[in-house]
Amino acid sequence: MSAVRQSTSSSTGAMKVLATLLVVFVAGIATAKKSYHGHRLVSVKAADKQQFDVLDRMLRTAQPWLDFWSLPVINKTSVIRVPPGSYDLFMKRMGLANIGVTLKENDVEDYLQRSRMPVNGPHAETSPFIGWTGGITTHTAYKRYQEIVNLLTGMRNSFPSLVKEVDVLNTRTYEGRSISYIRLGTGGDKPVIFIEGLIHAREWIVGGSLMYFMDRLLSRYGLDAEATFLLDTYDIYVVPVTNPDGYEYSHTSQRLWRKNRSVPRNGCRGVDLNRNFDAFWGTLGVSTNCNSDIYCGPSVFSEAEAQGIRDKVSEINAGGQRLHAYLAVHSYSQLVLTPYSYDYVKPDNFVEVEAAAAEMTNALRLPFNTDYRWGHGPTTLYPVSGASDDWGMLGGGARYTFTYELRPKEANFEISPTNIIPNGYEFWLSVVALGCNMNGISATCNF
Ligand code: 0X9
Ligand code: ZN
Repeated sequence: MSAVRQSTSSSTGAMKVLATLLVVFVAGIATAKKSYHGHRLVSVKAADKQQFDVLDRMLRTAQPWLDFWSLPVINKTSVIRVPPGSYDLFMKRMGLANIGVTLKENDVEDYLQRSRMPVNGPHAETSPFIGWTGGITTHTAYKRYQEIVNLLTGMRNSFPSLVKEVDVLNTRTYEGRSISYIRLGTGGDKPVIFIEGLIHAREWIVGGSLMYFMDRLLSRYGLDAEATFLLDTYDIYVVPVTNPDGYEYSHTSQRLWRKNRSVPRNGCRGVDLNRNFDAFWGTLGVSTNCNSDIYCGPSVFSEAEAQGIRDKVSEINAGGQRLHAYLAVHSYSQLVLTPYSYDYVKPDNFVEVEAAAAEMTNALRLPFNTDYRWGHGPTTLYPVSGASDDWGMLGGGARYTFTYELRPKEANFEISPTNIIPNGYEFWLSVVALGCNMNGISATCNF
């Protein structure tokens, strides 16, 4: 009896060890960071509608077998990451469709690592043009979500008279996070500039540039004419990380993750939040396949993050007059995109909006001669329905709306953090230019 009991308990013990090992192993798999060794980066160009359709069909169904870094457009190059297991089939399909493939990088992991290296020269943080070294934090590394949230609180503590609110949107992400925002201004309800960042997880330079922007705005108020003008004239709302689940996942697990982390259906993960807004939702430039990186979600505003932005913007603009500008900040390509994007159409006030975009682009180019362009969204990039910038105007009531694509120019989401300060400075100058060039603002800019 006792022998039996003993053997039972020892086999239970063995099972426990096995179970523990299994848990450790599975947890190891779940937390291991994905490597992109052996993945290739290629560029392709569709010469006509037929070739475009081949690429477009792949885009709509392909994730995680193909990762489009830039979407297909007739006669423009599109950059695609091709994992090793998909390469032969991909090449065969391209061959059948007669689409030429240029190999850009043999090993995406190496490419990402190289791209993280510090850059020197006129674009680097030591540039004399920037003229400001103070601030409540450093801007030399990409910060995690919690650090960013803590810094918003730090800003309120350091500048209580300039930070009106640090709070969270009225929502919770799939993984249970709250989405923090900050309201900067000198008091009273002024015209609003609303800035949404990092709706796409992998575009890390956006968070860095927005932190620099906020730090500069607060630290230089009363010292520089630009900061003083902006805070005296506007209420500036910033949501630096609109997609915290995706952003954290891009740090811990998959550097190149784009969407949020919700589970719209069994077996697939994530909705493209920049396709989930109520702006002709589910029409052009989206996929209804939830494996796709441009999946628009099961229904309009299905996602907590998009709902949170919608509700805050609607609350701000309840009287219909306060929201002057809605800025959606992305990377890469070095562009300022004007509305609308859901189709090849423009808003009634496009003349003013385009004049402001031209001024913003001049400002972005000014300090380092960085090659920024501006243009109408659908023709400059591609048509996109359900994007937040269009909703900002159509639903949110903004008079001006823009999508920024920050640095770099060439296909990459990984750029050295030495770009944060110069790119942040470019962004800063462009918001000053926007602030000085919107109709209905009486202040004049003498700087
Ligand atoms: O496709 C997107 O959502 C944006 N590009 S990104 O490479 N950052 O993903 C562009 C959106 C452009 N559309 C609008 N102007 N709405
Ligand atoms: Zn983006």
